[in-house]
Amino acid sequence: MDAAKGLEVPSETLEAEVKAFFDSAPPLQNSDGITQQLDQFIQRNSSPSANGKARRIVCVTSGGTTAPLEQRCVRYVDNFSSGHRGATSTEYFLKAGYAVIFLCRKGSFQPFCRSLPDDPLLECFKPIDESNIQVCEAYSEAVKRAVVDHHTAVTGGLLLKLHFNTIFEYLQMLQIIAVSMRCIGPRAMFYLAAAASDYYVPWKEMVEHKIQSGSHLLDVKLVNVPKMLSVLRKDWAPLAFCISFKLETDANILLKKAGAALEKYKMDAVVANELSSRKEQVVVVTSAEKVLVMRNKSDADNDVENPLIKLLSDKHGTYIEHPGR
Ligand code: PAZ
Repeated sequence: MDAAKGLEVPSETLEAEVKAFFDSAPPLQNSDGITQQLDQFIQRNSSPSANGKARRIVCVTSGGTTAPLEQRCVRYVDNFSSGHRGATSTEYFLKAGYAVIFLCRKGSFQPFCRSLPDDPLLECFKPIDESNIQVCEAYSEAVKRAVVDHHTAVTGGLLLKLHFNTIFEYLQMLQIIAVSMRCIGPRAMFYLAAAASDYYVPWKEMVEHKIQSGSHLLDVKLVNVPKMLSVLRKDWAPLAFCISFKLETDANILLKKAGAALEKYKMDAVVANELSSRKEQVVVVTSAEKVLVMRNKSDADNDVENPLIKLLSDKHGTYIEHPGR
């Protein structure tokens, strides 16, 4: 179903659109290196742990993708996403015992940095003489926690961070990750919090050089990005537990759109959020229920991602026990 027009897109058309997207995309740099990193990470997290079960692995996507307007890109279409949802969720997934593949936009929010100021390097440290710097007293606890927790997760082989900028890089990397995770079946979860571009300029139709100003009209043809959620569910990761997100600014249409996405893309759950209240509450929509999840306001350090990840991790546990849909 085309969400905007209410029209069904035949599967051959989608297949052709997906093929055209990947065929025309600029080749991903270091794709062999990324596959190797993924294989090692998945293997490392696939031997049974103390409870006799192998660890669950979640791919968290985070931040907004760009859609370039020129091949030697000076200008691009972007979106608002800060990456806060993905970064914060990653911390709670790690706490819940998951290994996390964190696929994030370069420069977006990172896990373990929530308690640090906007410019941590320049604001948390001060020079004490010509050759030494020191952590400022006010931030010493926060810096220590962030550095220790991040280091523990990465060196312990529980957190793998991969970065994208463009919609081309994002979808190519998502495909590599999904195909690499296929071998772990229902133990895999996809938590797709990234705000992926809906429109892009196909690479072959894009001008090479910077578009010259001077005309009153910027004449660029943007086309729909093929609906990759269908492909993820059907071809790349058929057994994985898949969570997508639905963002709207009009609360009146949010739940209807989330329900439609659940059905159309055969997701296990869709997290519905409204732009201005997204850090306070979300609704988890499944085929059986709609659950309102709220931040605990009595605790300033608490985030809506805390109860959200608990709920999704429980649902994933049930799915692992009974993987049929
Ligand atoms: O990245 P952020 O914390 O600023 O915002 C999170 C979000 C709103 C991008 C995410 O919760 C979400 O809804 N992602 C999917 C957006 C979409 O409908 O494409």
